[in-house]
Amino acid sequence: MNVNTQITDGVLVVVSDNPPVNALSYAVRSGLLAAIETARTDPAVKAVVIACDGRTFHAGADITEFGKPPQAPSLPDLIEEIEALDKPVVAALHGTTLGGGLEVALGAHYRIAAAGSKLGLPEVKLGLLPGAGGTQRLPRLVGVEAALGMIAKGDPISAETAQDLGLVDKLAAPDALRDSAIALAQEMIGQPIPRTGARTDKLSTDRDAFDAFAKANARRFRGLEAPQACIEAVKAATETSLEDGLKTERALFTQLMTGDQSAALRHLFFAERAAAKIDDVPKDTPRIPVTKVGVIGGGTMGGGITMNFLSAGVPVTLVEREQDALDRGVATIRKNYEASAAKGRLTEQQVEQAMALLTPTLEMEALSDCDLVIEAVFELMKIKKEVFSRLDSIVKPGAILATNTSYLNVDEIAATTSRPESVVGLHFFSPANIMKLLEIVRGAKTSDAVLATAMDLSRKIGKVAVVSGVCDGFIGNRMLAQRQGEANSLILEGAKPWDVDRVLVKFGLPMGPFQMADLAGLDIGWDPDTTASSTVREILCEEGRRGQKTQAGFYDYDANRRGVPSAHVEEVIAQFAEKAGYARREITDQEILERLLYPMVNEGAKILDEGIAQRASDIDVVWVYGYGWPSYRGGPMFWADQIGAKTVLEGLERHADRLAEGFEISARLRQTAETGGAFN
Ligand code: T1G
Repeated sequence: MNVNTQITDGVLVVVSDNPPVNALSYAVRSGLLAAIETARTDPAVKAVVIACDGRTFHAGADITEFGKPPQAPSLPDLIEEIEALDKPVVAALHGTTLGGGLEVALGAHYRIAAAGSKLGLPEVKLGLLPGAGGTQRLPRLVGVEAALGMIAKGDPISAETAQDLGLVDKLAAPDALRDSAIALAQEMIGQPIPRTGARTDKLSTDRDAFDAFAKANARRFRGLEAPQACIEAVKAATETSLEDGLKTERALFTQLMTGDQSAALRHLFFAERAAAKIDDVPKDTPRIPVTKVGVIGGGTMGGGITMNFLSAGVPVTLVEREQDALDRGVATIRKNYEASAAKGRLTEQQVEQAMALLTPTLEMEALSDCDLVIEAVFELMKIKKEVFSRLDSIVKPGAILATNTSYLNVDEIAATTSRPESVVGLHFFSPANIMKLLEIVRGAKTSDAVLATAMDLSRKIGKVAVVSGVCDGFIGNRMLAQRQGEANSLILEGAKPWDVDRVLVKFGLPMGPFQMADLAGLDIGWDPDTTASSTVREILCEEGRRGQKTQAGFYDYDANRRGVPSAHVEEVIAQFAEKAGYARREITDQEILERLLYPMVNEGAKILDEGIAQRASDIDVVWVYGYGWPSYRGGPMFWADQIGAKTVLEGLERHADRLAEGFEISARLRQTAETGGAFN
């Protein structure tokens, strides 16, 4: 890591080299400040270029320094020194100029960017706001509306868009960036210096722009503190001086930095990256080239899985047993792509390109030359075994055979083949072309090459993957089963289904268990031939109340599928509970929350104890990316760490006589609680 300088024709070229992303660590900040001092004092220096080696210009402050005592020079102070210099400063941007990196560029007097590179202020995704002048300088260059979007949403823009907005002065071919930056600096020697902080011409805006922006994005910002703080900081730029605006920004930044939400979001940033590491699989494990994929089953899951690969440019052979099922599957894939095109997310050409990679067939033999085959057939072990046994005789040696099962035993499936080392679980979440999470289920014999290849592939198709061991429900569904069991008990004990759902939605989940059941359909796994109905759900199914698709489930639905509590269902539950001998009672929201979430944490502790998950943060990633756990709460294990394992343990002991038959407190939870430790 270092910051090199050299003078070229009167231009001091300052180049940082701090792999992997040139984060603005203490050493880099110190090096940059020293370079600016040199520029100020050395008469041979007439202008400055700030650049980076490696794959990107500074991609932000060094997140690993957060939470540690700050070390001068701070980034805001460094940027103020850059801006105040009385010689022209050009920032040469390439790769992903993000966060503090873009703020350094905003402090420079000119910005030249490599064509095709990206620029952004993603701090809000870490529960923060740009804390080194970005909220005050960006609006001065691009105007309030564009600045609000970039800062409060945190999405990067292209260098080309940045030029259109006035954020970037020039574009250059990537391989000519450094020379072009030096030429630009030389051109500006002797010219008046355009300090960003001194510009106010783009700060005018109508008064209600900020409220209108907040309202337009209310759904996206639900529960999050940082976006509102971003809006307030940008508003301050339009109402006060740069100096006062910077003070407001600093105060808001400090408030967010010390808050729970940013701690949770920073935890997830590293958790997502940690999940990609398989501790006992060497980094240099040879990968299996995957140039052709086969999918068996063109239903909801098979079609969604297929789209993931088509969208990543990987040809897919899709197998169904009957022509009309195959036609339906292909039509659904096309319909989904066309819906994305209608929203402007894809061009018609991209739709056709994806569809051209699809080969529908009725013949399993067509899979013989695939490098990876994923089955998404009916969730019945007997059927899975038949499929794998046939695949074993059809597919070329060395190909990966994957099952999309959501809870069946992958080892049992692998045992029906002559190549268990090639068998793996790839558990996609519905809708498979949209949900980010992928559980990679590692069988006892799954080889390192298959695991490493599956992990690489998940990134290629835009998934966040977590490795799970083999158990009933893997990581996510195993914990979900705990929550579902308690939810079913709570409504027999006196809570209403809508109370249970409300408590979880208030906690930050997108919906509660009964809303989810109605959405998915109450008849999943229901056998109409069962005689005695042993659950409320079966009674409702028998009555034809099978969820949203029948306009009635736990809720009654209007034509727009808006659900309202059903007095009839309340009666059905009360009668069922009475017959089952439940004494109904008032149940507080707090008890509902504890009964739903503490058993999940307990199951997570068992999953860690059994080595089903590699680390607690993997469990957090599963729940945030697969089940809608609010990102600003960091995941169930992070949340347990925040409230304390002791609180969870005491809660479970308090509810012990109401928890499911045979419920056991995890030794890991007890030990963590008693030692005052943490899961993460
Ligand atoms: N600080 C420290 N380490 C970082 C880092 C950062 N800002 N960004 C990435 N890394 C590490 C990452 O943990 C991983 O480590 C490796 O680099 C490769 O990252 C004052 C306060 C730049 C788009 O939010 O979005 O500036 O796992 O796997 O997929 O206003 O990294 O290899 O050990 O993600 O090619 C604002 C965060 C910070 C950008 C590259 N900046 N980074 O993606 O690689 S806050 C960000 C990213 C701030 C100021 C505020 C991505 C990337 P390891 P990677 P990638």
